[in-house]
Amino acid sequence: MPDFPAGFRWGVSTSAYQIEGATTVDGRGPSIWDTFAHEAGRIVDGSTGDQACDHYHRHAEDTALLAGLGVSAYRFSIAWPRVQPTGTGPANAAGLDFYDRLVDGLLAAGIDPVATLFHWDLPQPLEDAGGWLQRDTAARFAEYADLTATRLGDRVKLWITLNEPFIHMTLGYGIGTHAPGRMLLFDAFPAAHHQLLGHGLAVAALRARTASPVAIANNYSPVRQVGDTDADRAAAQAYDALHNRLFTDPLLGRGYPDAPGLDPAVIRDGDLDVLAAPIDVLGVNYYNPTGVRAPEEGSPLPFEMVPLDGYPRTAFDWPVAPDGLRELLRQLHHRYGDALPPVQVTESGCAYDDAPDAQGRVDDPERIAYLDGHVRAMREAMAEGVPVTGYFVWSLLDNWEWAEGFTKRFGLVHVDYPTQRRTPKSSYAWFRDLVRR
Ligand code: IFM
Repeated sequence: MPDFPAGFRWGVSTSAYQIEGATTVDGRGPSIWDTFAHEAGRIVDGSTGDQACDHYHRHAEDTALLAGLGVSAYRFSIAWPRVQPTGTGPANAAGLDFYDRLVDGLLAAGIDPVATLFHWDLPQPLEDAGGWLQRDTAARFAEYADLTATRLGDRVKLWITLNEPFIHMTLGYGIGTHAPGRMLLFDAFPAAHHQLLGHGLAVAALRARTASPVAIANNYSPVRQVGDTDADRAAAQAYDALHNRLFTDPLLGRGYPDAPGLDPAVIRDGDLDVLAAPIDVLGVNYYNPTGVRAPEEGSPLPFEMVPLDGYPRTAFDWPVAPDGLRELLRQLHHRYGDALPPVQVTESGCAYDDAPDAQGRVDDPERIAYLDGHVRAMREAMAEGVPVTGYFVWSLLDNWEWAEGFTKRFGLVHVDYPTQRRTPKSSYAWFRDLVRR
């Protein structure tokens, strides 16, 4: 493995609903994911996040795992419904107390707390009022950011406003496979604009309360055009605009790209200035590239997504393509030039069907190969001049993978859900050794 610059940030990521459990304690209100997961047929194994990894009660054990890993940062998310059980009004002190304990435990272990404010768990009452389709939700988000930073702003070392607004818009409001389960296809665009507006308003709220840097974490997928006709090219460009540019062009001051579904009527005067508030770091979540070709006649979509041949695959059937990370980082650098702030890879990881052997050990060589390939690809991009300052593995623990329930394991640490026993996998030792070096 090549050397990395001193001060490079090595970390791991998780999110609240995927690990915390304790969904009804200390005044937490319901989120859209509580509602969705409890609806029949939504989650493949019929599970919910009610218990998840019970991190709410086991955070000290999990902080010890982080300390053993030697990471310099831990990216977690704060559950909005713990802080504001109905999405509005004063802070619920007991909810914030939990994050206080977590943050203090991390700092005591020498680990930088990196907090994401929104990782998809919108308070249900806000969804009942229209969710991210409603402009008012952006203002509510800024209020929540203010309350949270008032309590934690002195200790969180990097704030991330939103996690993967593209995925939340597309799966949550476009095709309904995630909460809140709306199927609006391209009429979901207001959920894009209002998330971005909420981000911009939250940046201002955070700046007023903390001197720590502020970021957003976007999901990206470099497009592999399948076929060579003009229609294939147009389809690839349309997909790229939607997945890779819709949430980044306006953030970096370019305004919206010409993307399918974009509805200018939703954008008010001054909005583009608000959402282009300067950020200190761009979070990049990368898992795989996407194959795209021209759609069949009559398709409601301007592109068709097709499986990419010739790659190993994860248990999610996602292609393993480390070169896609290098390509993506170069593309961001090329596309945005000096407007690109320092990048941190805020999620990188893979699901495999890991299980303990007869001795209780969990050996996951595929994950080691995956991470090794992606870290090297990132390092190559850095050598080519892309300003990358951190890398976070998704995820510390096996956890509740949204609509896939407990069927997909992404952790460096195996979790036996019935007993909540944590067993570091061989990838944990591999990552620990990398960080040490
Ligand atoms: O588990 C998710 C995470 O919540 C957001 N990014 C992708 C991960 C793997 O699907």
